[in-house]
Amino acid sequence: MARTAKQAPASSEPPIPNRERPPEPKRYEPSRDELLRFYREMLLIRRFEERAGQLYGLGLIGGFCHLYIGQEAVAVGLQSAMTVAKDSVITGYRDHGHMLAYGIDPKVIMAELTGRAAGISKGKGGSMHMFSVEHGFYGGHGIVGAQVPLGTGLAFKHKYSGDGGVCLSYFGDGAANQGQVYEAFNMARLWNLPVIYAIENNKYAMGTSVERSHSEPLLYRRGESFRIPGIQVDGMDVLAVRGAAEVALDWTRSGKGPIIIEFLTYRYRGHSMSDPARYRSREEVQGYREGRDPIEHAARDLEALGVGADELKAIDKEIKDIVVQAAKFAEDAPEPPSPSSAPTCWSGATDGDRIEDAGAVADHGGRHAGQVAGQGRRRGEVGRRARRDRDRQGDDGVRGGRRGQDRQDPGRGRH
Ligand SMILES: Cc1ncc(C[n+]2csc(CCOP(=O)(O)OP(=O)(O)O)c2C)c(N)n1
Ligand SMILES: [Mg+2]
Repeated sequence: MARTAKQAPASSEPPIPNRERPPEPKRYEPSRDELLRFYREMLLIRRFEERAGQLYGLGLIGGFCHLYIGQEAVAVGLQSAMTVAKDSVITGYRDHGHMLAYGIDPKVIMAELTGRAAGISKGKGGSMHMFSVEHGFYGGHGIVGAQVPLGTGLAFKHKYSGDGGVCLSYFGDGAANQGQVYEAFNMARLWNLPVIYAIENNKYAMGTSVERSHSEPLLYRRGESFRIPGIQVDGMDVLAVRGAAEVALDWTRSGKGPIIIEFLTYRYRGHSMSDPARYRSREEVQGYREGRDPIEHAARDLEALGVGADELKAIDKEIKDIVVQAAKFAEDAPEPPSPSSAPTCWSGATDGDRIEDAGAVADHGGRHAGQVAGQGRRRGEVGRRARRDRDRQGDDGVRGGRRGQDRQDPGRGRH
C-alpha cells in the first residue's frame, strides 16, 4: 500500500519494542581443574606460537605466518565450552591457536607449518590452510571474511541435518567491514541458524586501526539491523570469555538463531611475520603485555584458588617439552613426495569425507599455498634469513633494527 502523506516517516517510528536479548554474561566460575586446563591450553598456544616464530626466523617455515600471541583467552574460553566434532569451528588465517584449543595435536600443526607430509593438510596448506574435519575444524582461510558465509553454511548443515551442533565462526575487526558478512547475517537470522559470530577485535586490520576505519566501532552492534543480538566481552580474561560462551551456546542451541560476541583483545606481534608494525607505539604493546596479559591473569586466579608457584612451574615445563617435541617432529618429518605436491581435491559426496591427492592435475603448474609453505627451507639460507628476521621484527611486534626499511622475501609476500 502506498504511503500516505499522513503516515509518520520511518525515522520517527518508535523503536521495535522488547526484542528478546540474551542475558548479560557472568564471569565463569571454574573448578580448580578447569582453570588449570584453561591455563595449560593458553600456555601451549603461547609457547607454540613463540616457537613457530623462531622456526620462521630460521627459514624452516615459509609462506605466510600470523601469530595468535596475546589473543589466547578468546579461543580457549570459547572452545572449552564446545563439543569437539559435534560443533564446528571456522576461522581466518590466524588459526594455529584455534586448532590447539580444539585439541588438535601440536605435532601435526607444526609439521604443516614446516610443509611436511605429516602435516594436518599433508604439508600443502601451510599456516593459513589447516583443516581437521574429524574434529569439526574447517580452517584456516586466507580470504578475509570468507569464513563468515562458509561458517553460516556449516550452521545451515547443523540445522538441516538436526545434529544439534553449533558453528563458531571467528572473524576480525577488519573483516567486520565486508559486504559478505552482512549477506551471511541476513540469511543466518532469516533461517535462525545455530551460529556464533565471534569477532576478535584486536584493534587493527594489518596496520589500520578500528578508530580510523569503522563508522561504528562498537562491533557487537553490527547485527542490529538483522535482529541479531550482540554482546561485548573482555577477550583478555578467559573466564569472561567462557561466561559469554555459555550464554551464546544456550541462545543458539535453544533455536533462537545467530548471536554476535565481540571480544576486545590484542595481538602482541605484528600482523604477520613480515609486519614492521610502525602504526602503534611500543608503550601501547607493553601496556597490554604487562597489564592485561591473559595468561598472567589466569595465573593470578589460580593462585587465589590455592595453586602454588611450583605447580605452575611444573606446567610450564610440561608445555615447553610438548612444544620442543612438536618442533622436533616437524623438523625431522619427511617432505611430501613431489607427485603429491599436486593440488588436493575434496571428496566427500559418495564415499565419506576424505581428502585425496589429484595427481592428474599436477601438471597444471599452478602455485598453491603448500608450495609456498614448503619453500624457504633451503638450509644454506638459514643464517641469512635468521639475521634478517631478527632485524625485521622485535620481540614485541614493534619494528626494531634497520628502521625505515621494509624488506620482503620473494615468496613470502605480505598478507
Ligand atoms: C578479501 C581480502 N581482502 C584483503 C585481504 C588482505 N588482508 C589480509 S589480512 C587483512 C586484515 C584483516 O584484519 P582483521 O580482520 O582485523 O584480522 P586480524 O589480522 O586482526 O586477525 C587484510 C586486509 C585479504 N586477505 N582478503
Ligand atoms: Mg584485527
